[in-house]
Amino acid sequence: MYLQSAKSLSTLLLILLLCGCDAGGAVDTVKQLWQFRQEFPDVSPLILLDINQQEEQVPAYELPPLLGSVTGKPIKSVQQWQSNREELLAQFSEHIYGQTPGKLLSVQSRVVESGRLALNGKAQRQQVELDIQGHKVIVLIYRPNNVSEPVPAFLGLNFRGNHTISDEHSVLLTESWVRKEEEHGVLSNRATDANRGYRVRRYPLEMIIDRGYALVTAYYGDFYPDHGGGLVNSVHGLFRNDNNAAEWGAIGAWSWGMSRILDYLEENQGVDASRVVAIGHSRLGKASLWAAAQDLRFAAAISNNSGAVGAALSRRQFGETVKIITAMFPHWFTAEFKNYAGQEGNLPVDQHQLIALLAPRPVYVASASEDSWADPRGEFLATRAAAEVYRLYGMATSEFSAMPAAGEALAGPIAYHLRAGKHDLLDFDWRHFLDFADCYVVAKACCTDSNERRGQCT
Ligand code: GTR
Repeated sequence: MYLQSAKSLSTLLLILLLCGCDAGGAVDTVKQLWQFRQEFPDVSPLILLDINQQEEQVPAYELPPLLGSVTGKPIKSVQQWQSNREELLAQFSEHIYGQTPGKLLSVQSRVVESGRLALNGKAQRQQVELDIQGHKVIVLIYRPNNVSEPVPAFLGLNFRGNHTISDEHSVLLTESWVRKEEEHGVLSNRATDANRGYRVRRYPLEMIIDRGYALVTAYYGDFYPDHGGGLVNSVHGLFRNDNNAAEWGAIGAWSWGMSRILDYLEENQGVDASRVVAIGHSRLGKASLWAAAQDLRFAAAISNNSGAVGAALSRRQFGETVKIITAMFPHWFTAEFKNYAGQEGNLPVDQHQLIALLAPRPVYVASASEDSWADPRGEFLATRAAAEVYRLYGMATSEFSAMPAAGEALAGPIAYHLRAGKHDLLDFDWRHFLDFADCYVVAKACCTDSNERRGQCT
């Protein structure tokens, strides 16, 4: 053990020497490395030395052309784009996320709790158990009160359990494995009451309800517990006889889960399943893009700070790379994906094509200015490239001529913003997502008097 600590310590010192940071920066680096060691004991922290955070160090790269078919023929019409779509999806499955299986026949739903006067009387709350052939998932729904017709909704998975997104004591504590965080009330990987409301800042429920939308969420660990051994308790067990299914990763499982919740929403009278926006932050933003790319029933998708193998271009080699992500989270992807570490130029696809697979449905990519790990510029450039397909559909898009400054947004059916601040999902993001949904999903407040949207709506 002492030998192990000595090794870690010398690695830390080595990195400190190499990073050449000032005292404050050095303390931060030590903290980050310590956390890294705790979370990824099997991954050498030396991998972090590969991180490029300098724009001028980004190597030259060439993106796979968006308007070129997988067979190399140019795409000149919507029809040609659509007929190439399946093959493009198949490449993302084969090389990155794995093959997502279809839905299972036997899924039972049961309302296990409901409240008619939730959120100070503004909302109705429902908690619904989905029993997917014995695999249980709890879906939490808040929808506006006093609205009789089905409402549009945001559907996204959460990181720490449904009980963390709301302060309401009726919200069931997740019984699934949760990442250890004793300081936030997670003891021995189990949530306790002290963990309630821990992530409310990411879910401004009253704002969402006041704007006429439902919020639908479930704990991502109910579909695939997010750790190296998570496969055992994941939904993969439902498909053990399906050879292809063995090859899909956790991002595939979370995306699959979002589609299963959408199946359920088709039965729920309170939500309009034809106006459901897939939303996700960070790794769950990767999942929301992948879910909506595959499942055309999602009316739109939002990726918030999804970064590497989400909205950011893999070829840019900035922040988190394929090498780093596949070393830290091999279970997220198909086993083959790690072979592209440092060889991103050989990937047959890049992430601008994933965003473009949403077209012509509205898509929103959001970055944060201090989130260099997720490569905000790479997210912007991917969005800008994907806009080409929206223009092929004849849609008026923003010009994306320059990356917006922190705090600015580029609106349109393919939209982007750069929030000032760190990796997170905050009110600023939600306000923009709600305007976007109003405008492009519901069209109830499109092109009002907002300057930033002027000229963007058709
Ligand atoms: C990081 C990971 C990112 C991103 C993030 C998150 O550790 O490297 O790709 O997904 O986690 O999900 O918060």
